[in-house]
Amino acid sequence: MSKTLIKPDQLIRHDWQQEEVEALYELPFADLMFRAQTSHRENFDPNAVQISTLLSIKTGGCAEDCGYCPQSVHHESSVKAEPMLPLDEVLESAAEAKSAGASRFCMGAAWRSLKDRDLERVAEMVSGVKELGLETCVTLGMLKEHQAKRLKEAGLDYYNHNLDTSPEFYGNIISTRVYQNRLDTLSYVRDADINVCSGGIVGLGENSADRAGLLMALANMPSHPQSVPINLLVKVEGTPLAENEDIDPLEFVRTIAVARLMMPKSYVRLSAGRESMSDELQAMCFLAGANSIFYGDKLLTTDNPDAHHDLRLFERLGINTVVENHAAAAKEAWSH
Ligand code: SAM
Ligand code: DTB
Ligand code: SF4
Repeated sequence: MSKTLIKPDQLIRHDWQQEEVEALYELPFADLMFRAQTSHRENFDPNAVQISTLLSIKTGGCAEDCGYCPQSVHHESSVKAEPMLPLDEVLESAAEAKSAGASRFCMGAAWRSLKDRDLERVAEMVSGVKELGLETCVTLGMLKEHQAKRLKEAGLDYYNHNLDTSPEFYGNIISTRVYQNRLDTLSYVRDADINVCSGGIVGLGENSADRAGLLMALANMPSHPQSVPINLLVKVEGTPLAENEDIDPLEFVRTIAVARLMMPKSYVRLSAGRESMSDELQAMCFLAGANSIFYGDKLLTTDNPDAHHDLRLFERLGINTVVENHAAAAKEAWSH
């Protein structure tokens, strides 16, 4: 039996090779979907989707030059730099998200890295959101070791930090940092015992080998990220990637399915880009093993589907939103 035919869903592997990931991508669509769905059912309730709500706590003016991002000072988008939101506004949004049904609240800042002078304000936000009974997630750019520890102490459950694309393609998209910077931050997050949320973007102009390379970089880390957001590029006017060609939607579904197979116990999030997807395409992503979404009318600066529309879609698909404590469940799954 060739290596790619070993049921990868049975194994937590960290030794994926480029050829075998590409071979998964190239399976006949029905075979790939069947395998992804089988793995999904072995590891999760296939009719449950976890929902997180996002809030931009510090918008725009970012020093990095990520080609896809409207918040970079290097691009001429309509997003303007704003100061950090006050604590009460953040907690008000978190309480609204909770009453709308979200189980996790993710706070994003357009920073290259977290500055020590902002650490305590963010820590207060994390503690306040946690006290509301929500899981907490932040994405603040690069971290130092002591900052990760302080955030953990404040009650942080997840840190989002995406690898975005393959190591080989990375320099085409971002010139102000290198891949190793991302890996270093992720290791501080892991060492602080914070759950890792790390994924990437499809549609940056990468080729299929790069998509395989991204998933390989994620799965071959010392432990699989507990949460893997797969974003479809949101093309924002004024960014260098605004005119990128659309990718084949089935290639996006394949990316979800291969992520599901390679990281069988991770939540795979159908992340940015749902606003441009049909309900049917999203349904196919759930079939491929996606079991998490961003829920709420806005991502950070761009639109997300209306919450009522999502609830209606879940009803049509018989999907329940998970309410259990994921951070605890994720830890439990990893301890075996
Ligand atoms: N500045 C921090 C960082 O880059 O890690 C945190 C915020 S940043 C906006 C979080 C992630 O959003 C990026 O890593 C990227 O994967 C995703 N993102 C940003 N703009 C996007 C776009 N136009 N389409 C899809 N995903 C996007
Ligand atoms: C992730 O992987 N996607 C989210 C979240 N993590 C922080 C961000 C998507 C941003 C889309 C563009 C915007 O709204 O600015
Ligand atoms: Fe800054 Fe993050 Fe946007 Fe890059 S993705 S420009 S680091 S906010």
